[in-house]
Amino acid sequence: MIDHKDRFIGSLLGTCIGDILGAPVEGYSGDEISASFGQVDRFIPSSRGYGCYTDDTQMTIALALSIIRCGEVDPEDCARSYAQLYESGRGYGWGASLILKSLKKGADYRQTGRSQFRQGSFANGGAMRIAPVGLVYRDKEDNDLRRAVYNAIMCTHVHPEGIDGAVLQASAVGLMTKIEDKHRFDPEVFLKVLFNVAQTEVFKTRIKALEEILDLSIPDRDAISILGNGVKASQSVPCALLATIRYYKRPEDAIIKAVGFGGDTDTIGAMTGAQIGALHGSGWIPAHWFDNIENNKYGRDDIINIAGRLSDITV
Ligand code: AR6
Ligand code: MG
Repeated sequence: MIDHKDRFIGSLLGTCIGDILGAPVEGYSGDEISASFGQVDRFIPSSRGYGCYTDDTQMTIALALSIIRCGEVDPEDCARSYAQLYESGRGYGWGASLILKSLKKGADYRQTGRSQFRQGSFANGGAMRIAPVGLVYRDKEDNDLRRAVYNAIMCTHVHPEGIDGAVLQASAVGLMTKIEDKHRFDPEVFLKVLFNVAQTEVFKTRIKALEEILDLSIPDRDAISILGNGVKASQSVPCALLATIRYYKRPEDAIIKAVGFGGDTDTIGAMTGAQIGALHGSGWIPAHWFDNIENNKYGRDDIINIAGRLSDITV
């Protein structure tokens, strides 16, 4: 059986690995990825450096640190934490980037979520970083989890789709921590639970589509053209769920396949990695990935330490 702490470590390292693998091919289509690289099963050097993560992991770390500091999700502290860790070279979305800079200068975290887009951002920046909330709030009622997710992302993501995507990703991660025997994970039950968690029409429709994709064994390439693989939470979160429900038995492969879907590859990879790590822990991570994750401040060893401290928190 995978122990509790190792699931937290697996989920945060899974986030980081999916992010690193996907980042150099962000924006490529699945076909372009196969033509240029075959499968992305190794870290590819990029302008950011070798083994370097992006905003997905940086914000995940910031959120985890805030939860450790406060013992729960505190919206003001989360906003401060994101702003503190923000580095411009990490590939942030432009709206998010402007918000984090304004938070640094003292903007009110309760106002910033609508400062760039009137209805808020519908992109996946809430979902990409939400694993720590899914882990810590795994035993909470749906409404409590939804509130914690909202508090964790309100400074940047208040659009109903951005929120629903983050809630579904957090729920998926939380559910994975409770699968005691990984051989008995049931994708159909998993999707049914998530369908009931979803509140927006678009997510309900996409989860129904995932059920059909499984039922009819629709190939990945066609599945992606049904779901979409862009920066919208309503596209990339279902893609991550697809990689998980189809490839969960082979964690390494699940992340490679997720990146191979193309589109917003770093985020789809990161979200799949968070789900898969919560199920399998960290023992499956191949050395050629583990050894090459950046390891300065808030790099691999710090992430492992942060995950361990997060696993001690009870909310
Ligand atoms: N109306 C129009 N465009 C929008 C809207 C909207 N309501 N919401 C988002 N966009 P942002 P993120 C578009 O800035 O969610 C990184 O690469 C708009 O083009 O909120 O944190 C990560 O790895 C905006 O710039 O940032 C993820 O891939 C873009 O969506 C992604 O960025 C991103 O939204 C996460 O970005
Ligand atoms: Mg990114």
